[in-house]
Amino acid sequence: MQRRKFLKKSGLTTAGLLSAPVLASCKTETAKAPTLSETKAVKPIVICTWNFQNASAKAWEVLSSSGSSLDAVEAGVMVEEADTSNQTVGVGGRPDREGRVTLDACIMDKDANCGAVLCMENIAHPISVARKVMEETPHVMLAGLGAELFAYEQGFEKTNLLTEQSKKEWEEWKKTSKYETIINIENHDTIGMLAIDENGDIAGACTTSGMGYKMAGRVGDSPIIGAGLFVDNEVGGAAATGVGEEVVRTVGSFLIVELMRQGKSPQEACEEGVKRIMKKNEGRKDFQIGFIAVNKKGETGGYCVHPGFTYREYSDKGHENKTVESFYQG
Ligand code: SD4
Repeated sequence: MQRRKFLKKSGLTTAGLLSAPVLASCKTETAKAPTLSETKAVKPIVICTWNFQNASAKAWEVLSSSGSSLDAVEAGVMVEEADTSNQTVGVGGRPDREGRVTLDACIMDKDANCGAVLCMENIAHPISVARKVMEETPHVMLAGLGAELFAYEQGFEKTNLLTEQSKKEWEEWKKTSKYETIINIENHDTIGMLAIDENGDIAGACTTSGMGYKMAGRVGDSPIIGAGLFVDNEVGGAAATGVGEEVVRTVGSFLIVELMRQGKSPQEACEEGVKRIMKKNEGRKDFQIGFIAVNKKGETGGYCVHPGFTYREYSDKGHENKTVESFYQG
């Protein structure tokens, strides 16, 4: 089947690409502002939500051997999907209230091609199924049993996703069946990853088992293009973690990319994204959201609702776990 081709997004003006410090450095009115091609972009580079060292190292391995950003983000997040100690992604993820582990993932490439799987059971690597949806079908999203059957058709194996640990915790949870989010600890290890390869092309991936003990059939922001993840190769990319319902309501990642298109730095755009959410939730303190973003120049940023969110960055300058500022201070 033919890969979908999407309409190219509108062009980015030169002014829109310049960050405030660059503009401020123009000493006289007649000074020629540097264009993107004159400022050295940081590439390749990869960032991901939280301190996922192994996942970002894997993505860096792909990027530093001239791999594409798409291959890098897929390989990177697969590390977390396979890690049973991460109870919010892939195998070992916390189940829904009925004890079923259902996974959500999406992927987006430099040409705005994208693919997603929603609420899919029994498959260890939803990100790779999402990529197959993108590359092998005329669709963007497949959900539930349809996604799972498609995965088998594509050669994926049936895998039990519920580990003994997650099962034990779920059985304990059932005694009270209290559904609440615990900031930064529980329910928040979703991996969203953004990469720029040596050609300067951007891709992103996002994968999760969603909120632990969610209602059966619940889908959050992570597999929704524009909410949990968005990439525009002319501008940059953004990804989210946290309570997906709030991210969906503001189409958070798309918003952040659009703010960067208008000239905001990744940091400023992430801050504005969180502030939009908080404006609709005045006084609420019971949820966490963290955004990360990268622009075409390889500048990065992150912001969150509560302290504690970090993102990992990997480039030829080294790697670092970056603590981000938050809307609330403590
Ligand atoms: C969701 N955003 O399903 C995801 C949850 C998450 O770390 O980020 N967990 O709403």
